[in-house]
Parts: sequence; structure tokens; C-alpha cells
Amino acid sequence: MAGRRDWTRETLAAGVRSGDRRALARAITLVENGDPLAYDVVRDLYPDTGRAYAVGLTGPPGVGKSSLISALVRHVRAEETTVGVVSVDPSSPFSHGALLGDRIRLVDHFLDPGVFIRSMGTRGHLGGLAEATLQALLILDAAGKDVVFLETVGTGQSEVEVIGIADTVLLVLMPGSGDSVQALKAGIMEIPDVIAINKMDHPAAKTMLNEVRSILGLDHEREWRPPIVLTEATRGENVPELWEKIAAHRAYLQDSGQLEARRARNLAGEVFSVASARAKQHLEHAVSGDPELERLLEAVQRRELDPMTAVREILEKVFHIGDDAR
Ligand SMILES: Nc1nc2c(ncn2[C@@H]2O[C@H](COP(=O)(O)OP(=O)(O)OP(=O)(O)O)[C@@H](O)[C@H]2O)c(=O)[nH]1
Ligand SMILES: [Mg+2]
Repeated sequence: MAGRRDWTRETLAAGVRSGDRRALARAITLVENGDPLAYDVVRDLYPDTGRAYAVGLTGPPGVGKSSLISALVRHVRAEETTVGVVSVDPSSPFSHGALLGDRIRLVDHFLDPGVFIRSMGTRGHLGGLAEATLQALLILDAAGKDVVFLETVGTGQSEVEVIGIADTVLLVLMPGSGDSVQALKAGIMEIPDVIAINKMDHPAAKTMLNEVRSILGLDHEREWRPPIVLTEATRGENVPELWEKIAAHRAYLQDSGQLEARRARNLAGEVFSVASARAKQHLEHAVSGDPELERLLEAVQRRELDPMTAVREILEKVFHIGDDAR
């Protein structure tokens, strides 16, 4: 049995390919830590990816995202579909371990060899959560998981970088989660592909359904009309219907030839998002550690130097970007 120190690039890639749980766990921990070995392993695995169907779930805290994933996993496992679950917590610097039980209500599935579940934060490495999610998805994909669920908390644009790689995006709401309805209305939130209004027993469920319906009705441009499903995750009510809608979206993308285009766009978007996150972190590190750059900022604060001159000098120093690149 390979101990934690014994994995090499080759054994880890081979272990992931064969779906070995310890290899998967190790590879994702390396991703989470931004370990160089993770980049090598994903580089080796990348040609084997592109088969898994990625479903992203987002929505406000506590609406029942994890509970819905658990119910969906139960549903698809009945058809022998293999599953990976990555729950990303943007508020946590690292979440694997202690928080796992709290955030992921998937205890029923821990013993199922056809399901791999992982909660993930980011230990402050350069590419942030977008990078960690993308790499984890690729690893689960290479391990042969048929479906990968990506969960993240969010109500605005910030979660897009985490689930922006998903083939189908499911927005989970519950009666009373008015903020995200407002975000949807204001167009802050990207229109999801499928919407679940969970905790359907709540008296305000119908009101919310009508409200969401009327917001979606405003958008006449879209060929795909996001279906709305009322669910009760803990009892599994309407979960088969929800899965049907997810599958219908997938079929729609495939039949209309949009799946490839969407994946191409998503991959480009993720690469850009990770590159931006890294550039930003690099800049922040450079500025905070450099007395000369700090003096520049102080000069701006004292109104001895104008802001745009400071910007230009900082970019020149950190990225060697000259005037012509503006
Ligand atoms: N009554 C009722 N309770 C539910 C339902 N779905 C989930 N819950 C409960 O709501 C609470 C939050 O559920 P989670 O599945 O952890 O919600 P979440 O959206 O994943 O939460 P975060 O990951 O923390 O944002 C738990 O106590 C669940 O048991 C539902 O359909 N009806
Ligand atoms: Mg959760």
C-alpha cells in the first residue's frame, strides 16, 4: 500500500485513471495545496478527460444544495452511474476534513465505491478556487466518473468562476431566499440552466415559483427556457423530475451541437479566470513585500504622485508592462 510520501507522478496518474480512492484523495489534496506534483499529474491525465458530465450547483447558504446532491446521487446510482462530488467553500481557506460532515450531507454515500466525495477550500495558492475546482474536476473526469457535481455557495458573479466550467448550471433557491431572486432579476446572476426551488413545503414556495417564472419570462432571447422544479431534498421529492430536467438540458446541448461550443468557451473562460487570479495574487504579493512599491502607494496617499502614474510604475515593475500595453 502506498503511503502518502510514496506517490510519484506515474503511480498517482495511474491510480487516478484506475479510480483508486486513495489516489483520488491524494491528487485532490495536492491540487488544494497547489503542489507542483498536482500540475504534473493533471498534465498527464488531461488527454483522458472530457467524458464526465459536469453539473454545477449554486445558491445561497443553507438552501439545500448538498441535500439535493445527496438525493440526486441516490437517484443516479440506481442506474449505476458513477459520481464525483466536489463541494467548494469560498469562505474557507481549507475545508477538507472537519467541515466535510457539516457541509456535505452525503454520509449515505461514503461507503459506495461508485461515489467519490470531496469538500475543498483553497490554501491560498495563486489560482484560487477556480483553479482548484477545474483541476479537481479533471481528476474525477480522468478517473471515469460519469457525472461530477460541483457545489458552491453564492448569489452573484463570484461563484461563476467556480462553476463556470459546468455543462449544466443548477441554481438552488428556497422560499425566502429573496436576495438571489433580486440578483437574478437585476441580471447580476447569470441565468442558470435549471432552477430548483427547494423546501417546497414552505408556504411561500408558490409565490417564489411565480416570481422566478416572471423573471425568466422577461428573457425572450433564450432558446433554452430554464425549467423550474419544486423539490424537497431531504425526502427526495421531485428529485427524479429534477434529474430529468438536467438530463434534458444535456440532451438539448448535445442535439443542438452546443455542448462542444459551451465546453470550449468554458475552458477558455476558466483558463482566463485562473490566469487573472494568479496575476492578481502575484501583484498583491509583490506590492506587499516591496518597500519601493509601498512608498509609491504612500506617495499617492500624500497626493505627491497621481494614481495613474503609480499604476503605470507598478505594472512596469511587477509585470514589465510598458506604456504601449495600456
Ligand atoms: N424542510 C426541509 N429541509 C431541508 C430541505 N433540504 C435541505 N434541508 C435542510 O436544510 C439545511 C441545509 O441543507 P444543506 O443541504 O446543507 O444546504 P446547503 O445549501 O448545501 O448549505 P451550505 O453548503 O452550507 O450553503 C439542513 O438542515 C437540511 O436538512 C428540504 O427540502 N426541506
Ligand atoms: Mg452544502
